[in-house]
Amino acid sequence: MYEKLKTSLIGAAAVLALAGHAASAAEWRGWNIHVEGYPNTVAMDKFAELVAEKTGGEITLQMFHGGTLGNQPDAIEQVRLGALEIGNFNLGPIGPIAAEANVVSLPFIFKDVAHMFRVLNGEGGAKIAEGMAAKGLIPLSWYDAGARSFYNGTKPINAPADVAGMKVRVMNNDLYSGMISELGGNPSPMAFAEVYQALKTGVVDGAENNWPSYESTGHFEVAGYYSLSQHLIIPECLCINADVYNALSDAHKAAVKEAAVESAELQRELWTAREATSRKMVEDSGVVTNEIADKGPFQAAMAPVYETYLSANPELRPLVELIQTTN
Ligand code: BDP
Repeated sequence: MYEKLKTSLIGAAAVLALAGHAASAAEWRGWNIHVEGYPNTVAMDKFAELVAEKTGGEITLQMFHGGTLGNQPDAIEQVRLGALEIGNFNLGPIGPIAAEANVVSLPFIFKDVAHMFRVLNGEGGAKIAEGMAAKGLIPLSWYDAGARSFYNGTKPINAPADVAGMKVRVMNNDLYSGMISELGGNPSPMAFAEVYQALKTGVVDGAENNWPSYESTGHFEVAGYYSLSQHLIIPECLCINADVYNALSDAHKAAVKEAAVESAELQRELWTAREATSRKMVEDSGVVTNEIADKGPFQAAMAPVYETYLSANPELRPLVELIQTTN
């Protein structure tokens, strides 16, 4: 009896101490996969600085860059569960958790980056955000991640037949595996950090990414043909654990939201510049780039990927149509 009482008193004291701590100052931890100097890294550091500034130091954020706190699918789980508060995530690996967010991973769904942002800033973005929030992740703002294209170590890709038989690394998402299979290749889902070695040792023949990641990871050193398929235009979020955000005071909510929006503005500016410098850097080092004259056959091959997604999520057909009809 006494032991029980003691235990519950200690428990209550701990809860009070925690609550007191939370009310006075919160220390958050944030995850980011990218290296120093990468647009997202700079923008996440800016976010941390702005959060501290706008909350008068009542909320501070320690950023962990370079994926040091684990791979992306694990980090997404950590933020959903509240083991981490903040993350800069690509919507690719969020898709398997929130079907609404997976719509952005349908190949060729966006015409270009501007189209993607028009969708995100409208009803489509609200629907995606709602789906994510229901899974414990609130997107505070959207980052640019450009368009992803194929690269490999042996030849330029101009038609689906060039992908046939190739082992291609993709992010963890069945839509991407389906995409590679429909082109006749063999998909190999793998964590970002493992791709360089896999390309180098021939575990995979190729991969796909935007210019800045192709450059920052050194993949261009071991896979020197970059073919502008631009098959995926996937946004990224500055995401927060939903319970953490919902428990904030209105003033703190506004401060954190503002900081995220300002961080995204900076990220997009840096992104545009980095796309150009990364491209120039890899081309100067000898990478062979090719435009794909006719992307029609790649797009046509994606019909089964859309069908699979829509038959698993028939209620999301209006969202797909909304995106396709957004100008
Ligand atoms: C980069 C994204 C990053 C992904 C990576 C990947 O910014 O979030 O982890 O691609 O391919 O462009 O895994």
